[in-house]
Amino acid sequence: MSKEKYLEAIRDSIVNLDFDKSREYTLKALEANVKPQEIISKSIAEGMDIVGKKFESGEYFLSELIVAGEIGKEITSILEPHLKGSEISRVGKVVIGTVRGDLHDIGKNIVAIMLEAAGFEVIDLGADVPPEKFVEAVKKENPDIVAMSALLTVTMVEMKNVIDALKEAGLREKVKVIIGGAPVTEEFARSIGADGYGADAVQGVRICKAWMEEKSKTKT
Ligand code: B12
Repeated sequence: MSKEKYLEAIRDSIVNLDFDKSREYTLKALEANVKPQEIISKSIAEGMDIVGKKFESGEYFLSELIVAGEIGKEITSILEPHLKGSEISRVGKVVIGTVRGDLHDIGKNIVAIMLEAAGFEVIDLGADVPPEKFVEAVKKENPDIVAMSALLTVTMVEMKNVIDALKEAGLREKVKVIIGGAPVTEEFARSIGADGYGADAVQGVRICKAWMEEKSKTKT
């Protein structure tokens, strides 16, 4: 099989939600010396993009998105040891977490995987993350972007608390802040002073990529 055929086969097995085939083709592609970076940027990114579009158009439902997320996670974990030490140039760094009091992490995990697939280094703080932990991570990791998820109306306010804590620590200007989750809206994002809002992972990744392109332009 040619390199292109492997990349297509992995992409299609993601789109068809075939966990076993996606694993099998990923392992075979690595054996055939296909670069893991290409599997990320072509197969996973394109596959997830197609799955995202199918979800947006109503062809796929939540359950399909979750399976695609699991497949993405599995392929990423197979590729991870092959990526370490290679001259992979990350497009940017994101600290992500579900806010305090909120245990919903499926959407956040999908966003994290899609960001990784798009070439970002992702520091995942998990769920139920208090503002102090976000601040600590920004100090330690010096990310470009802070991404927050909330699925409960009662925990949305925690997103503002994180932004306030970043301001208090003098870190707000160092990072872009993007938020998302089912109850979150563009208007809410604006009202708490976030820089962006993604209705889904596909939109979120698009925004983060645009920010990094902007940043690289101002640098040069
Ligand atoms: C699964 C689920 C659970 C699971 C969570 C398991 C887990 N590990 O995540 C469990 C069983 C633990 C749970 C618990 C509860 N849940 Co619940 N849960 C759900 C359910 C059915 C699905 C959520 C989900 O995973 N969706 C799938 C993912 C893929 O979608 P998503 O999270 O929205 O993420 C997408 C986008 O929003 C976006 N996104 C998400 N985060 C981010 C972040 C960024 C930066 C960006 C750009 C985008 C982005 O991208 C994602 C992918 O495209 C929803 C119903 C629903 N329709 O949402 C209720 C729901 C969220 N739960 C609800 C409730 C009430 C609860 C409980 C309070 C129930 C209870 N009485 O105990 C507890 C609260 C526990 C807690 N403290 O968090 C309510 C919330 C109501 C509200 N408005 O506040 C909902 C809406 C159900 C309902 N209709 O009543 N829940």
